[in-house]
Amino acid sequence: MINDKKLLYSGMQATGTLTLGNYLGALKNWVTLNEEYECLYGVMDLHSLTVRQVPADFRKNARSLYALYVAAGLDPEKNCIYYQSHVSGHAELSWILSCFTYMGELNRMTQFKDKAAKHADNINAGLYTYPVLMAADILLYQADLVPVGADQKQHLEITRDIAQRFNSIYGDVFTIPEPYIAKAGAKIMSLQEPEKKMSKSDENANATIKLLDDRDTIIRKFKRAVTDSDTVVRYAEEKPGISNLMDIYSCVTGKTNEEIEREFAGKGYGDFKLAVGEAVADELAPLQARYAELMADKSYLDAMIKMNDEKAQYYANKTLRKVQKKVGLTERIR
Ligand code: ATP
Ligand code: LTN
Repeated sequence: MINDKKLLYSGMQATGTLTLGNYLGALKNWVTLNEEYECLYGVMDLHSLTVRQVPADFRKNARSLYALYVAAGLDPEKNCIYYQSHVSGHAELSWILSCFTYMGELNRMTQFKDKAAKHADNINAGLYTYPVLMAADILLYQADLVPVGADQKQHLEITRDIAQRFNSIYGDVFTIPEPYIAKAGAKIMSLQEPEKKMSKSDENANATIKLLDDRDTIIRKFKRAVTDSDTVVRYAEEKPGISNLMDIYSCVTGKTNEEIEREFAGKGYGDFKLAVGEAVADELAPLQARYAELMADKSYLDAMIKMNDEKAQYYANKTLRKVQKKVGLTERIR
């Protein structure tokens, strides 16, 4: 609790430009929940190091991610938007928690298995202990709610298990966080292979809509989206491409599947794809305009980053000192 409000915590890795999946699965929900909670959002740059980064691009991506959070509607004067690597408590708590996490638990993580298969030449220890750092992010701020896409569910479960294990030994140190996974948009699929999740690291540019794609590109990518040989706009398991487009259209227009099926009854896939493309482009236009303004105003973003880094450090230190004391580390002499 901060200022009598429950605490919401979330973040994204600073790798590449965000996709429509990141937006509909996470960022848009952050904005919806924003007023109700005291909110902290991290630019998760330490997590990004689990995959090799080009330093100059990485720095740009991190700043761009910060600006996208703000452009999407999160006010940095009301929300603590900060860089994970600027608060040393994340790494410090992560070490302590790693001593309360079993290898058997980490061995079950599906994201680790997927990423290890994808980066077979660089299966590093950071990739393996990634969920422990994520648990540290969340527990450091005593978060009540963590809004994420469906792919992060398992990481929230291990966070809860670690927190409960720690609390059962040392008393009520950590708040046990609840995941928030919205029904709509929790798993947006690739436009080219609708059985696979839309991922910002996909090499096929046509598979993902990037939040900074221009209107023509967005419409063109939707036109090329893989569907099926049927012609009816209908939500069904055997029609993953159309169902995914319906999910997207529903998220941005607020229409139900029945309403969408009615709207496109008797029309072809071409009309439907164009409507989805236009609706997405309309939704993203104000975000893109605000993003351009923010990226041009260096001193404003710098001031926000500095102020929020300090705020985050303050909250983080409170938990960290408590944990250090509980496990019996010797207090500093002041
Ligand atoms: P990468 O491809 O590099 O693994 P990613 O696109 O999965 O990245 P993350 O930084 O891992 O992005 O995720 C940021 C947030 O977006 C998380 O809350 C995640 O659950 C959500 N998210 C990612 N992809 C999707 C998707 N296709 N549909 C819905 N939510 C998603
Ligand atoms: N693993 C998350 C990013 C992330 C995160 C967090 C999300 C790192 N730490 C803490 C919520 C809370 C992902 O989206 N891939």
